[in-house]
Amino acid sequence: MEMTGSLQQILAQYPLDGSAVSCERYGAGHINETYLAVTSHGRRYILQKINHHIFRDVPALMANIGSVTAWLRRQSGDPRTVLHLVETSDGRSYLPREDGTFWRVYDFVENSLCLQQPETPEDFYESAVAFGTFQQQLRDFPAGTLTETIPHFHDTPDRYRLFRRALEADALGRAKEVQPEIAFVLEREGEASALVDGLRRGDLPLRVTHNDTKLNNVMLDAQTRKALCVIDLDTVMPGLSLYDFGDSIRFGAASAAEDERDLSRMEMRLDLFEIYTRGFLSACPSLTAAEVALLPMGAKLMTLECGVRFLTDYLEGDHYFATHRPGHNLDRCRTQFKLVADMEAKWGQMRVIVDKLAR
Ligand code: ADP
Ligand code: GN1
Ligand code: MG
Repeated sequence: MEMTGSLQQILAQYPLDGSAVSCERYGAGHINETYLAVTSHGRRYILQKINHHIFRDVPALMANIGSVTAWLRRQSGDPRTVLHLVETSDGRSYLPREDGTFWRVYDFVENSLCLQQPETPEDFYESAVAFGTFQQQLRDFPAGTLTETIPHFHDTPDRYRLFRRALEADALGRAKEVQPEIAFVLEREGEASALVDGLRRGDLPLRVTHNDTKLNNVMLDAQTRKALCVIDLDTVMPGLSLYDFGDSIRFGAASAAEDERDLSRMEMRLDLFEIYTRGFLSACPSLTAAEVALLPMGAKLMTLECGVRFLTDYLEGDHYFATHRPGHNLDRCRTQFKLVADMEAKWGQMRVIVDKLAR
C-alpha cells in the first residue's frame, strides 16, 4: 500500500502500536486533510493535517481540544465515548513541521459508523443524543477559558458582511451568473441577526458548543447504532445551543446530499426535524424556554448562513471549502437555499412540533 516518505516521517514521531504499514486519505470532511493509518499490529489511527489557514492559532486550538476532552472523560465512564488524542513520543499534542504544517493523531474510533446521511430515523435520533449530551456535559465548563478558534464563526450578520465584500470585489466575475442566489441572500438579511441579538440582549445563554454538528461529525456504535462519540472538535468554543441544533437539522434532516444537483430531491423532512428535536431535548434538559422557542430559527439561520458561506466562497474562487468539481460550492449553496425556502413553507409545522415536544 502507498505511503509517502513524509507521512512515514510524521508517523515515526508517534508511539504507535506497531509500525505504520499504510496511510491513505480518508473521510469526507471539507476542512482538514485526513488520513487513515494502519500499523503492522492492525491498529488504526486517524492522522490529520490541521488546516492552519483556517485555524490560525493551532496551539490554542489543540489546548481547547485537550481541555474539553479531559472534561468529557471525567463525565463518562466509557473511554470509547470521548475522542482520544495520541501524543507524540516527546509528549506534544500536535506536531509542527518545518514546512509550516501541523499534524495530529487520534485513536481510530473502532466498531463505529460515520454516516453522510441517516440510514434510519433512529440513526438521526442518536446523533441528536450525541450532540445534546455533549452540550449537556459541558454546561458547567468555564467557557471563558476556551479560545475562539474562528472568531465570529456563527455570527450570521458578519457572514453577510463578508458576503457583501466578496460580491463587491467579484474577483472572478462570477456574480453575473448567480443573480437569483444573490437576491435570495439579500431578501433575508433582516432576519440574519435573530440569534446574535438574543445573545446580546441576554435572552440566550452563552454555552460551550460544537458549532459543526454535521452527521459525519458523530460516530454511532456499529453494533447497537447508539450514539457513541462526537468528533471534529476544532470549532468547539463559546456559542449558542441554536447553532448546534440548527446545523444538525441543516445537514441531517435534508432529504438529499449537501451537494445534490437535482434540487427537486431536496427538502427539509419534518419527520426528521421532529426526531432530532426529540433527541436533542431529551439529552439536553438544561435548554431554557427562550432557546427552545428559537429552535426553528436556529435551523433556518444555520442553513441560510451555510448557503451564504458557500456562495461567498464561490464568488471568491473556492479557497475555503474543499471542492471536487467545478461549481461545487454553487451546487452546495443552492441546496441550502432550497432548504431555507422549504423551512419557510413548513414554518408553522416546525413550530407546532417544537411546542408539542417542549411540553
Ligand atoms: P474535517 O474538519 O475535515 O471535517 P474531521 O475531523 O471531521 O475533519 O474528519 C473527517 C472524517 O474522518 C470524519 O467525518 C470521519 O469520517 C473520519 N474521522 C475523523 N476522526 C475519526 C476518528 N477518531 N475515528 C474514526 N473516524 C474518524
Ligand atoms: C465544514 O469540517 P467539516 O467538513 O465538518 C465547515 C462547517 C460547514 C460544513 C459544511 C471549520 O465542516 O462550518 O457547515 O463544512 N467547518 C469549518 O459542510 O468551516
Ligand atoms: Mg468533519
